Amino acid sequence: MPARPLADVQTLSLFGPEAPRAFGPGAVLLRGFATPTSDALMDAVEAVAAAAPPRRMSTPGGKPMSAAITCCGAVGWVTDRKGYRYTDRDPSSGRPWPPMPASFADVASRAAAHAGYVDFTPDACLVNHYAPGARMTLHRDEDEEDLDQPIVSISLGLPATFLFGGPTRRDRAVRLLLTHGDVVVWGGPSRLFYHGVLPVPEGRHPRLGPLRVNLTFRKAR
Ligand code: MD6
Ligand code: FE
Repeated sequence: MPARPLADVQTLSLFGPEAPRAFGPGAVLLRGFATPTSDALMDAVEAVAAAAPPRRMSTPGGKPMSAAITCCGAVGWVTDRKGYRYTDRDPSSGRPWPPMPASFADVASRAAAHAGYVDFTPDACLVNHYAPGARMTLHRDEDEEDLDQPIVSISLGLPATFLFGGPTRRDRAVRLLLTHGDVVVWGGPSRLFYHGVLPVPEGRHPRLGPLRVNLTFRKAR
């Protein structure tokens, strides 16, 4: 019998879609929720990246982030020496950010509803590109105006360990191994909790190669 690639074993369930799993107050893991539409999502990632190439933005302190970021939607998130904020244009090109692909908005809204957050209509999507070794240090997502709205996060490509802590940086973090197609939704009591991503291990995804892509959807304005 031919060996089955490990990624399939992790996302294949004999019992149909996995039940949502809470890993914090208001924080829900939807294992494999985006797998059925991941080909369309990867097509759209490529189109967004062609229109607005991912770039390593500078933190306000002047250090380049290790992940390369681009955005789509009415507004996009940027960081530079002036700080963190949402803009309606890509500062690299001066053009509006690419529109949010319908495939993105659709799965994000369905995932939010599945996790208990109805009527989520994101206006921004960050598209983070992680080469092996890239990471995201502990941070809070606090630049959005409406903190009653959750965040939806979709992982594609290489697996990575996601850290989910608490209201202060020192709180103990749980670890989740996120693989291609996994979706995390959080809001409510944990909307401002610290979280991050450990350095992405070396590897090769059948379509994306040595890359992890994370989509995070927000209602920014
Ligand atoms: C990442 N994600 O998974 C980084 N933020 O690559 C985030 O920083 C994040 O996944 C808010 C909500 C979900 C996330
Ligand atoms: Fe975040």
